[in-house]
Formats: sequence, structure tokens, C-alpha cells
Amino acid sequence: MSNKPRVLSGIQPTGESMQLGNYLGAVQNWVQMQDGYDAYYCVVDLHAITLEPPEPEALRQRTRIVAAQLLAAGLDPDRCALFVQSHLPEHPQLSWVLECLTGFGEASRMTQFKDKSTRAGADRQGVGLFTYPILQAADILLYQADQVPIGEDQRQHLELTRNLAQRFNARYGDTFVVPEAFIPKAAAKILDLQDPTAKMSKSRPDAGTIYLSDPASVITRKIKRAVTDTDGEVRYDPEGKPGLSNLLAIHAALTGASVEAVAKEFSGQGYGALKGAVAEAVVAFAEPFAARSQELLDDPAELDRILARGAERARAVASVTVADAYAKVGFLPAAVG
Ligand code: AQP
Repeated sequence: MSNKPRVLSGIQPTGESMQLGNYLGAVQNWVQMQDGYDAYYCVVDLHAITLEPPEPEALRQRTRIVAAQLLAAGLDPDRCALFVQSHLPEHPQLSWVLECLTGFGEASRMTQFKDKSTRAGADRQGVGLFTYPILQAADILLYQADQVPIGEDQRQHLELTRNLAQRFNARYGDTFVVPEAFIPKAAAKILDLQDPTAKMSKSRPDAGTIYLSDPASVITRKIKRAVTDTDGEVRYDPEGKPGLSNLLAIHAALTGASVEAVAKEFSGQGYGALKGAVAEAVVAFAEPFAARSQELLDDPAELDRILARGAERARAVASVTVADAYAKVGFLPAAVG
């Protein structure tokens, strides 16, 4: 048993690739946290059917793609447990108990549900979309995570997770670690390039989202066409100049500089020069990343072995948590033999 603090986070296998916001807002931190933490990272495929469910083969392929991309980003199966959520029935098992502790009004206040259900349209609002933050709470609490590295968009869900952990603990006795959010300062919310009032997302139109599998020419075009403003001054001002500030944040997060330093470097140069430099920085990251991801995808048997090892490590923790929680709730243990 490791005495390092534990970290857990997940990413959905929606779309054919992760997008730049997933990487800068979350995955970059996952990679950094592998050494100081006992790290569990999960491809949350159960969450990927909450909107329009993909074709079964597409879902399988997307799950492998995200896993390959996480490894290409720098996750090391010897230093973290990388696994697929649906390989562990413990996730829905715990989720049910947490659903029964969640208020209907409490779940209705989740802004991601409001956003996604509005975008999905009234006829495609499934109950799964409504309850997915509770499954997400189960994903986290199962592993007794101390820290959860996420983008700003997930802060409210983490707050729900904390509330549910505290509620369960108060009712049934100390069972769950109450986790803390770990949100990066610099790239907590990468914005849509075409609509900088919204976060960059796989479920938004393509033109505003940079996929890490996009070819260099597509990345460059998307950045050159990014919506900015008309005053022509390069300045970091997320409120007044969200589009431009987003470009500065992307550049800063990829190069390790501060947004202020990037703004200073490009001040007086016009938006074209900044966009060119941002495109270059994204391409310099995305090209080798895509090549490495493809190499890993070319050996699906090895990828599946890595995921099986990760699931085994995850199960060792998750099964203990579920057994404890179920016993505390009062479910009759199944007799052996
Ligand atoms: N734009 C973003 N900026 C910073 N962080 C972000 N994250 C997502 N978008 C941004 C972080 O990425 C992690 C994994 O996200 P996810 O794919 O599991 O779910 P999501 O937040 O719903 O991401 P998408 O791209 O918007 O997917 P769809 O459109 O399929 O729902 C999370 O930690 C998230 O904070």
C-alpha cells in the first residue's frame, strides 16, 4: 500500500480524439502527478453514452484511442493505474447508493447538465445525462482519492462529490475520503475558438475545437480563424478580451511561460503574429503526439494488456470500498458456497 496521497481523474472517450482543453486543463497535470501521487486514471466509457450513444464499434475504438493518447501524453503504466471504467462493475454499484443520497433539486442545479441537455435537444435528454455527475462521484470516491485534477468546468461536480462523501460519512460512519479539486491556474478553462464565451469541448462544432489528431494545416486554419476582437491590442484580459486571452493562455500553457510574458512578447505586433506563434506551438506538440498515439494504436493487443493490468490494480481498491460501503448501508452479504 502506497503512503503517497492518492489522485484519481477520468476522461470520456467521446469523439475521435481528445481536444486541446482536455490536455491542457487536465491530462498535462495527470502526467506530472504520477510521481508524487498514487495515481489512478480512467477512461470513463460509461459516461460516453449519456448523450447520443455512438455505434458499438466506434465506442470500442474511441476507448482505445483515448487510452493510446493518454500514454502518448506521458502516462506510464508502471507509475499509474490506467484503466477503463466499464471493466469495473464497482462504479455503477457505488453510483446507485450515491444516487439514493442525492436530492433531485441538487442534481438539477448542475450547469453541465443544463448546458449539455440544452445542446442535445429535448428529445435526447436521457436520465443518464442527468445522473452522470453522481456516477462521476462514485468514480472518485471508490478510489478514496485525496486530489482530483480537473478543469474549471468540473468544479461543481467535484463539490457534489464532496457533499455526497460527507453525507454518506455522516449517516453511515467514516467511509470515504473527502477529495479536493486540483485545478491548474494557467489553463483551467480553454475556450472555444469560435465562441470564447464557451469552453472548448468535443461536443461543440469542430471549427472552435482543436483535436490533438487534427493535421497541422487544420490546426493552423482553426487558430488563424479564431474569434478575437477589433481593438488590435495584445493584452491579457480574460473578461474584456476572452478570445485573445484564450490564445495567450494556450501559448503559455504549451511553452511553460506565463500569460503576462507571452502578452509582453507579442505586444505591438498585431494578432496575426500571435496567431502564427500559437499555431506553431500547438502543431509542435500535436504532430509528435499524434505519431506516438498511432504507434500505440497499431498494437491493440498490447494496449489491451496495459488496460487489463490497470483494471486489476484499480479493482484491488474499488472492490474493498464497495464491500465496505455496501456493508455499512446494510445490504446482506452474499453467502459463500
Ligand atoms: N475547455 C477545457 N479547458 C480545460 N479543461 C477542460 N476539460 C475539458 N474541457 C476543457 C477537462 O478535461 C477533462 C476530461 O474531460 P471529459 O472529456 O471527460 O469531459 P468534458 O469536460 O465534458 O470534456 P469535453 O471535451 O467537453 O467532452 P464532451 O464534449 O464529450 O462532454 C476534465 O477534467 C475536464 O475538466
